[in-house]
Amino acid sequence: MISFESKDVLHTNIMDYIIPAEKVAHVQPGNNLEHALLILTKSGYTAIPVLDAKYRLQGLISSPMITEAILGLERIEFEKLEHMKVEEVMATDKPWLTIHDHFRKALGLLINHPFLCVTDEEGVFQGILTRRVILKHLNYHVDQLK
Ligand code: 2BA
Repeated sequence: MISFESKDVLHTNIMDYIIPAEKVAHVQPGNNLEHALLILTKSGYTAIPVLDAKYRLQGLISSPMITEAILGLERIEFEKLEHMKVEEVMATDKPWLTIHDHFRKALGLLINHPFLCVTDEEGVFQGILTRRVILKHLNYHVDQLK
């Protein structure tokens, strides 16, 4: 049976694992959907954070959210891309982490979310924690059990 000899891993602060803000693609609430789609397409990611001008976390936007927003009854209304804003479409109900959270909390949340945004106490964006990074570290520690 697998057991963690040390619980230290689960209590590690998440800041050891985050992708820092400057490396994360993002858009602003006032950007139009055309710009958001461009950033999503060029970055290759399906979902990215939405940050205001002061780098405070406002929500997340994804390609499916944009497609859904411009879907008409009989066709995709591409002309809407230019006029609709990110803030009209973004999701604001996703969980996020703060800089004091630990690996254990992140692990549970990453079951249902491919990444989590991390903010400081004032809501200023610090980076993201991805499922890939957490699985990589978990895999390393499982290997140590052998
Ligand atoms: P997705 O875009 O759906 O990507 C799912 C997985 O596909 C990623 O898992 C990664 O392993 C791979 N992948 C996708 N696009 C990639 C790219 N341009 N370069 C390298 N690998 C790529 P994770 O790395 O665990 O990321 C989970 C989610 O976190 C991504 O979901 C994306 O929504 C977000 N994400 C990751 N890095 C980001 C960044 N630098 N900027 C913005 N969002 C990021």
